[in-house]
Amino acid sequence: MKLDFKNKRIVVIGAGLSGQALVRFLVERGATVALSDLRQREQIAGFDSLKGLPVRFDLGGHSLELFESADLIAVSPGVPLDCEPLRLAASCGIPLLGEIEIAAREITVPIIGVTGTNGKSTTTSLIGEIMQAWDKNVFVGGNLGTPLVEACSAKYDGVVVELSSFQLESIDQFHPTIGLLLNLSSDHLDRYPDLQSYYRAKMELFRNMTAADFVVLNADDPEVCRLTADLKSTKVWFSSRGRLVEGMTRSGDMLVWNWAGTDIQLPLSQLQLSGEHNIENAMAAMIPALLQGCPAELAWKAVCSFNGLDHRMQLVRQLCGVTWFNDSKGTNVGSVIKSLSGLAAGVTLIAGGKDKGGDYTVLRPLLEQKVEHLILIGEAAQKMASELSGCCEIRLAGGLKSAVQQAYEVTAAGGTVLLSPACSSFDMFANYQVRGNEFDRLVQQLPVEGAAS
Ligand code: UMA
Ligand code: ADP
Repeated sequence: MKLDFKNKRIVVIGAGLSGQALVRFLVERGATVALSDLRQREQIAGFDSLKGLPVRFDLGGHSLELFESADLIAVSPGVPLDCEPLRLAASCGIPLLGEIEIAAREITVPIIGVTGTNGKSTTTSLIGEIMQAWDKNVFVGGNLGTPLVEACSAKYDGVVVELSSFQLESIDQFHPTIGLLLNLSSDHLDRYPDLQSYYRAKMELFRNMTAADFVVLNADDPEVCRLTADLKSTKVWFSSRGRLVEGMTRSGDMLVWNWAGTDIQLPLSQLQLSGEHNIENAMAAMIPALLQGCPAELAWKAVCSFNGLDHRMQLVRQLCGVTWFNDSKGTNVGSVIKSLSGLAAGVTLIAGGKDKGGDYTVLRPLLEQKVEHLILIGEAAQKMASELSGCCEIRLAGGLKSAVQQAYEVTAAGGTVLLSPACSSFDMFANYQVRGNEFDRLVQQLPVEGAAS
């Protein structure tokens, strides 16, 4: 049901991308808006874009009295729901909605929602590429980068939205007609007390989905199978291990789509994206379009034309026989495993950053197999060094610049340097893009003379 914001006193908490978009959205709808953030104005990127709007700014900390007297709290995904101002508002009975919920109340076109621990951005983008190739005017955003409320300011045929667990925590009536759960593994244990709480937040995707809807699920992921057993929506499975009679399955060099009497084969040799995980992403991304009647050849052509997002196993440079990859978006252990798996032995891995409370020891077997030098940065460096000790040569670097320099000195021709941190970037950088861009810049500056040989 559409919400009426006119003359309502609304406190937006968090002044990042979501908070700024929420402010614009709510002001346009006649709300009396306050924007509250722990940070000061100068520390907030894009703050100037709010200039001239009738907004009360509450910066450098959250004023509790604002939260006690509001009609509604609008929450940004990065703000934990158990922080003091939100606990206080809850105790006063003040309703709270997340950015996704607020946006979804105004979206009348079908929504495709994508979640999972890894591969969300790639899959969301692939679905967007397919829909555009099929001449559909779709909004593509969410956790990917453009807040969903932005979808309310134009007319679209459909919406494709990447959803993080943070965003799903604060939904109420949000209802995708196709929901994708790509995989589940450990992440964000700095926000959740345990893994099951994180998984529960992910499962919120399905909260309002009905028997008339479709859920797209990874048949190779035991946690996905376990947690979706009771869902009422029609399940469409994908498997890269070729174990399905119905759904999307890999069979040797082909993808096979068997659904409602159709039997379509798609050659994997045409895919530009590399790595097993991207085959999974491609499979998952094809399904929504195929269910909606998109011609398979057209959809597959769009998937095969896509050569990946920045900061995901992105080739930066070949220098003196050493290949440098930027995988700054490798922000948890599961994604580092996928990225390393696709590489030959002789890797120098640069990892570390803000610890998310996960278990790094699961990296041990792959490090022993593939990694010669591990260079650690950031707050997590000591913890990682002790959990990974003995797997390979380990060095601590003061920062990314020194890590790149050390990698340059120790990696012999034929080897690979991979930045895949297994951690978020927020201890040293504004976000993973800034970290990745800085890595690219440092690598581009390395001289040809002086490399290890
Ligand atoms: N803040 C407070 N009080 C708090 C905590 C935070 O005021 O108690 C403030 C911070 O000081 C900061 C602001 O909140 O100024 C940041 O809000 P935010 O973290 O929600 O960030 P946004 O810029 O709104 O970006 C968010 C997503 N960020 C997070 O979930 C951390 C972006 O995902 C997303 O692209 C964007 O909304 C648009 O939808 C990024 C991300 O890192 C890529 N996501 C995580 C991930 O992918 O692992 C979940
Ligand atoms: P997300 O948006 O979920 O963080 P991305 O598509 O941005 O996912 O990919 C981030 C990193 O996660 C990639 O660099 C890769 O290492 C890893 N990854 C991508 N797809 C998958 C997948 N399907 N399964 C596991 N890991 C993946």
